[in-house]
Amino acid sequence: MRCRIVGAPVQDGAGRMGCEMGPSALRTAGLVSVLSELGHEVEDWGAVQPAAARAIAHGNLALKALPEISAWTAAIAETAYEASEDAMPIFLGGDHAISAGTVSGIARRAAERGRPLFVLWLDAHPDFHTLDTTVSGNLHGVPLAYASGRPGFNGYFPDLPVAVDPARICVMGLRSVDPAERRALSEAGVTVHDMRTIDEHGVAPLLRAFLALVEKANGLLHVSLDVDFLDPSIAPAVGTTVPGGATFREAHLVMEMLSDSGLVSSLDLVELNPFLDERGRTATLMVDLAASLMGRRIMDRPTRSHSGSIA
Ligand code: Z70
Ligand code: MN
Ligand code: MN
Ligand code: MN
Repeated sequence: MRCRIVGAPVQDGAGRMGCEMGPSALRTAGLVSVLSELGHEVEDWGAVQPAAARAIAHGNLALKALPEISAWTAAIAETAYEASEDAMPIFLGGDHAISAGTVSGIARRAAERGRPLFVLWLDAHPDFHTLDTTVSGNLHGVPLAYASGRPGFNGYFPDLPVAVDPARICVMGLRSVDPAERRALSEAGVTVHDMRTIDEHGVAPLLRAFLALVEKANGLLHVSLDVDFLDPSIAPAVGTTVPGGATFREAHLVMEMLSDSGLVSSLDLVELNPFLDERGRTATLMVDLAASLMGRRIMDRPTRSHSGSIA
């Protein structure tokens, strides 16, 4: 497969500095060589350049860096659209605000192809605030709401070419949800698998059911992996650590099942804050997870895992 690496060094969406160094840390951890060694053709497009930010006033005075994030979103959406023309883009964040741009650009591409776009959001948080409901004002808390066409972004964020149908969104790994988000997720009909659901059922049947939907609809699948999906004991390099996250094996199993499905057409690796890492271990884990998603296996497996057969 041809992979296209796109750096999106955004940090204004998070509450603290450091995510700007995310793309460098992922490259330093060997992302390009790991993917090449798996047999992929890897192109590195370097970093997206944001347009100049223009002043934007909004009634929610808590909002931080709205002009900057709006400008980043426009630039990232355009690059995501271009990068998905004839390759699988892998976007290196940057905080999760980058996904306002990556998902909208990919949604435009999918619509042009006549393919329904599905989104798998792997995160401790749903990032489902609007500009009006966010309390922290950190715009990494809004990208999924924006990409799914929730109201209130018009005139502040770039016009959304195509919204992702909430019925095609699955959020996994939740354990920190604000009240406004909880209401909005149920109203919109997003599929939500919080940590309690994962504890009860295990990740495999939950993911298998979602992948079956994607396959049945002949859909494209965008995966957005926030570092804080993982438990902070294995992934400390994130500004918003929440205890009780996915284990090493749960995370790899998700990636391995995604790989087997053959359905993933784009990927975000976000929220890595290298300033908070311990000797690169989180960056290395994120690269290893990308490797599992792109075909690395412990042993060869002859059958597809979501077909239901025991191989
Ligand atoms: C909280 C807020 C958030 C990511 C933290 C947290 C949002 N709901 N998103 N980390 N990726 O501030 O709105
Ligand atoms: Mn997030
Ligand atoms: Mn998060
Ligand atoms: Mn976070």
